[in-house]
Amino acid sequence: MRTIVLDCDPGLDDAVALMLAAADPHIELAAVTTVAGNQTLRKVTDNARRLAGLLGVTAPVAAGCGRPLVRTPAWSTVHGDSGLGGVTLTNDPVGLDPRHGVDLIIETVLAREAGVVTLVPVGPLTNIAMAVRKEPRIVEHVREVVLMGGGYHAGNRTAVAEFNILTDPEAAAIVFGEPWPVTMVGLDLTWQALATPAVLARIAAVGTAAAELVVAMLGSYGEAYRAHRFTEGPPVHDPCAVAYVIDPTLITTRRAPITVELTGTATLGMTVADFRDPEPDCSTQVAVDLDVPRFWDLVIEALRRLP
Ligand code: PIR
Ligand code: CA
Repeated sequence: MRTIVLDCDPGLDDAVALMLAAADPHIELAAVTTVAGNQTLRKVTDNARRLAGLLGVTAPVAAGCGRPLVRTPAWSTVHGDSGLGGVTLTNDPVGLDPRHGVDLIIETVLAREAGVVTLVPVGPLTNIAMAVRKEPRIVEHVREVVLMGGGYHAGNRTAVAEFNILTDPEAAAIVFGEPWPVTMVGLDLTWQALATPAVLARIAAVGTAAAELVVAMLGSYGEAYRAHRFTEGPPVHDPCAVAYVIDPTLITTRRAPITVELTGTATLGMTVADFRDPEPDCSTQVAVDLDVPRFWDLVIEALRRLP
């Protein structure tokens, strides 16, 4: 059993990550925190609370940071006005935890034995950076950080920068700069997790409310993507990070130090992975290859278990 804090900005693929975390029997979801990213903090927090209501999530949900440390935010267009593509949730939200998201992260980590809690950030890294600055003891205390963001050969916001990292590059530099184990599940990996028509048909056949929601969300998102380069179907990024925590054999990784570019003009927000001779004590690694069939089996199994 793995205990996680999911730090997210739902976000339609964030919603799928939350479903996987809520339903997989290997995961204890200890807390959900939100961060401005795909949409405003108000919208992504509202989405997280309604998703938690729909999925029967009992973990506390708290709102974190409403803007990046330094930069001006720009919301993601593919997630639409609501943040969930064409979908607007109208079910009852769970209550909002009164703590700030950064405090909920710190308290959840320190409430458990050292080496128990894994942080799974799938949005901009603002909350994690703030938590580490406010309470540096969490670095020693967490088991590991498994994040969705970046890429070693790929960008989506620019030629070389990924959305979550580019939204708050200074926060990312803080997170990659600490000596805790970090696995970067970046675009090189998540562009293998495509919601093809065959995958969507399998999800539609599940029949639960959660599965119906996934089909509705990915439908609108897929159209936006097909117009560009993903003709087979849109990539579903965030559940890949949760899947790695559940079953690390789904993803092969490569050890490399990672530096976040903070001063480049054409390369701001690039995650530069240095594959030359990593030191044996290198604490960072990048995700390389996904076992695609087993990944979708895992997601679909989770959708079956949900309401
Ligand atoms: C996905 C995202 C942002 C922009 C696009 N075009 C697609 C969000 C996802 O929620 C994921 O966490 C990450 N940012 C992928 O870049
Ligand atoms: Ca996200």
